[in-house]
Amino acid sequence: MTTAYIALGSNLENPGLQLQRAVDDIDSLPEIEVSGCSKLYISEPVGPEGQPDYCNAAVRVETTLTPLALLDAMQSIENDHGRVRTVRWGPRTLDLDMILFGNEVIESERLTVPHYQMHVRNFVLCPLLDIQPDLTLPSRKPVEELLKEMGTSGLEVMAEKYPWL
Ligand code: A4P
Ligand code: MG
Repeated sequence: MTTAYIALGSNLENPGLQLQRAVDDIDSLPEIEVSGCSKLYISEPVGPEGQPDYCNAAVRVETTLTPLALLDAMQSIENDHGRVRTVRWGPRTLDLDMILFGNEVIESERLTVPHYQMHVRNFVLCPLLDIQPDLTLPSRKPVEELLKEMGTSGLEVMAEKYPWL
């Protein structure tokens, strides 16, 4: 069993509800159990201008899957949510990013863990700390330090407790 962290984002078609359904979808898979869930945040978009604000959250999961099998499961949930891949960093109904997988460092064609942008995304760092305030990277750097370096601008709490809506 491995503990992993998944970040959730959506800025189309009722984003809060998309994320709530996604948490239920993740938890309903037999090999994955959701063991913690963050607050729900609203955040200013990073990437192309003119897209709606995002809803963001994170979950902690316990899983028997390998990292690539977990990625497959996450991508099939994204597809079930009508995700269409067009513009990089463009608007989306659901984005699931694997942030951490145990203490593993993975650099393969399909998967980079820890997620390569996590340290510059307060909408990822803040939700992680809701779940696990003493969380550290495989390098042992505390996630709390990353958030101090990055700050919380553009980020607001939308709901305190899952289920959010
Ligand atoms: N991939 C590699 N590593 C990972 C990982 N750790 N987790 C590969 C998930 N996928 C990983 O992803 C492209 C490929 O990345 C996958 O096929 C997988 O093999 P994608 O989701 O199809 O493409 P994308 O999401 O458009 O690109 P990218 O670079 O993953 O974008 P991000 O980083 O997901 O950014 N602003 C706010 N405020 N909130 C957001 O949530 N999200 C994005 C998307 C942009 N701006 C945002 C937000
Ligand atoms: Mg992504």
